[in-house]
Amino acid sequence: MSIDQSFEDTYRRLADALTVTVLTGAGVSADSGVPTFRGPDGLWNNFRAEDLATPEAFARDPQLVWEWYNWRRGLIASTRPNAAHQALARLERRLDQRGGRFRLITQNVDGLHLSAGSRRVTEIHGNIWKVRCTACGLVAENRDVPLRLLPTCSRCRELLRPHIVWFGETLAAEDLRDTYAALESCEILLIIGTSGIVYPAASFAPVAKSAGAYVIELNLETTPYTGVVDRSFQGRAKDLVPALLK
Ligand code: BJW
Ligand code: ZN
Repeated sequence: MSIDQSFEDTYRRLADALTVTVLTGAGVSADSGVPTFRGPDGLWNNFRAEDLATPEAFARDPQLVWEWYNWRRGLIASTRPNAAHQALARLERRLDQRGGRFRLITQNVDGLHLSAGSRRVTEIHGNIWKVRCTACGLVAENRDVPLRLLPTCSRCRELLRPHIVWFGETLAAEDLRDTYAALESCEILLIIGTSGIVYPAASFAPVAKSAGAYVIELNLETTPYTGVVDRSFQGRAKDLVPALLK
């Protein structure tokens, strides 16, 4: 099958499907100007995950970790959803109108899918605009840029942390339940802009495939998913996603 035929075939499948699950990673927000983690301009080239994105790092130096998050909140505050985020929000509305089912599982913490109007979103790694109390667990929205350091809980006055899943932490049980239900029940799983190396998201494609889903990958590059999926297209999310969903 030529690339054009293969694109046309994928376009048709997406147009006909009633149950679609989408998994996104940093690549979908790269076109909005949010830095990715890996790759030539990735955050992990200049920062060590062990120093900033683990519970041990936060226990050692909460000020340093919060300063990094303040910097990222500043970057993200000036960004807007791009054509890929918007096309996914339109897909959800289209499926709603047709009595279909849609679930967007994102590893991104930037909140841009919600800003674009997506509603059935599971943010499996949390959200940079939420804070959580290290003592009582209260979660609250906080959009201050910069956030005054060190922030404390409105209920118990203890230290707040970003409501984000760091390395070595488990994902919320409810998010995992929603995620596996969506993976195991979809006709199509669309994977966009993720390197596919961070677990548990790295295992989502085989889960959906074993349950019978047709799996499509959109990415600038090939990834560990590429050999597992049914179709893989290389290009920018802001171009590929609207073209496949128009
Ligand atoms: C474009 C594009 C464009 C660019 N258009 N595409 C050994 C084996 C197995 C597991 C482990 C292990 N050792 C440790 C673990 C567990 C660990 C893990 O997976 N580590 C791996 C690195 C091996 N996982 C965890 O700890 C998770 N918890 C867990 O598993 O609990 C159980 C457990 C605990 C302990 C031990 C074992 C099990 C939690 C993971 C939390 C991840 N958190 C982070 C950072 C949060 C901090 C923050 O954001 O503030 O989440 S890591 C970082 O990576 C971030 C991302 O969500 C995540 C995924 O990255 P993503 O989205 O894929 O981005 P990139 O940058 O990697 O890729 C971008 C892609 O886009 C590339 O492919 C580009 O080509 C593409 N692209 N521009 C289209 N315009
Ligand atoms: Zn508290």
